[in-house]
Amino acid sequence: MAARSRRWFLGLASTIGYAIAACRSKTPPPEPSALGAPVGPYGSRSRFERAVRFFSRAAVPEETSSKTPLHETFGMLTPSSLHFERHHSGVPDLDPAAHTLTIHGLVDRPLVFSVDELKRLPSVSRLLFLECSGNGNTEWKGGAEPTVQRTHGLTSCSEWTGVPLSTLLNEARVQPAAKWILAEGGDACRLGRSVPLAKAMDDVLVAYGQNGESIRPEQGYPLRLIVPGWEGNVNVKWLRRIKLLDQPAMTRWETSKYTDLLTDGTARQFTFEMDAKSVITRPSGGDALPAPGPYEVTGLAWSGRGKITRVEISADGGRTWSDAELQLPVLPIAHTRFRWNWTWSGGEATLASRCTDETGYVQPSRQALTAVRGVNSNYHNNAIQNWKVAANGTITNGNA
Ligand SMILES: Nc1nc2c(c(=O)[nH]1)N[C@H]1C(S)=C(S)[C@@H](COP(=O)(O)O)O[C@H]1N2
Ligand SMILES: [Mo]
Repeated sequence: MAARSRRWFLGLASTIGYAIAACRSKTPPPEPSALGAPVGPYGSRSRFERAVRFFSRAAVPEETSSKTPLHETFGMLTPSSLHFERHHSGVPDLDPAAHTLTIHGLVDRPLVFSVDELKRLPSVSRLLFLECSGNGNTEWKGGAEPTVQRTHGLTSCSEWTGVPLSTLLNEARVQPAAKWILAEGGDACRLGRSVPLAKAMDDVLVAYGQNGESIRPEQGYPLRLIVPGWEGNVNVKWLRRIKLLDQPAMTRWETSKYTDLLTDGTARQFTFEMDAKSVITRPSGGDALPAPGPYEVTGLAWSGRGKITRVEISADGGRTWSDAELQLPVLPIAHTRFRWNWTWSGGEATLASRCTDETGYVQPSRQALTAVRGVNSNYHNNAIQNWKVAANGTITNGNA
């Protein structure tokens, strides 16, 4: 591996090295011409940076989503300003001084917490991906979107800080009859999802922090439920109420929406866990390779069931595969960055990535997935994504 990397790198140097050396000899680095900008109270990025969330103009702008520019983010984390958004009735403007979380239903001691009271309780921080189960829904019938932002941009990875929900439920004294919780948001649609009590007591957080500061309004300020590894929709934002129930509430978000229609006319319901998925983010759809030669192929892999253990790359449409390097640390239920050294010979190629998680689950091809699920599931498309490289270097969606 080391030897291969070294040869590949020497190739890289011979391709672009001369150009770099030539520049250097002619152009001295510019001298700073004036004093820099003074300090400020809140940071912003360089005015030269252009990465933005993608969204299409919807008839009802409050009922829409924006997508993370995965091709323009590096490493495993998503800056809060580029975290994807999905809301069903817009972003409410909640005053944390007035906001409360109520725990009621099948408990001996109903409780109401203010945000400040919650922040006094023992907290934990975890790096976790959050993915809308609708991510990739354009690809069921093949190759509908031109860029990785548009095919896969409904996933992001943040550090979330909050109080374990188990702490609050123990405090409220859950009655033996309780088997589920209903979590409800404080937005206009009162989005509500049912979560089995076992999961609620396991690793669910009532989060107030995102990437070291308070959660952004778009992500659920001042409180949201974080349900590690489970579909985005159950991660209820603007959390205002948790009710203990003996059965699921059967809200419209778990009956008419977020169920997966199969070919026999039945639907899968409560498909909570996000299956392992990976995608090459660079180079990817919309990029143009300037010349044959060495390129780093990089992307992200993640699984709702734990750690990513392996990512393989194919440059020939899945005929042959070789292992990518995983960037450390590899964390459970977090984006994992992979990298692979590729030398493009200049001909047609099809780039694809395939991941395996610690349960042994291997990401399926689209043919294998649709053979089981059909093409009308809408949610939970975790199939392998192909990027087609043309002989002139332009890259398009290769799922067609
Ligand atoms: N209250 C409330 N919670 C919500 C939603 C919503 O519309 N209202 N959208 C859900 C969906 S479908 C997803 S995918 C995630 C998106 O979280 P994000 O906008 O922070 O990325 O939030 C979920 N929680
Ligand atoms: Mo979602």
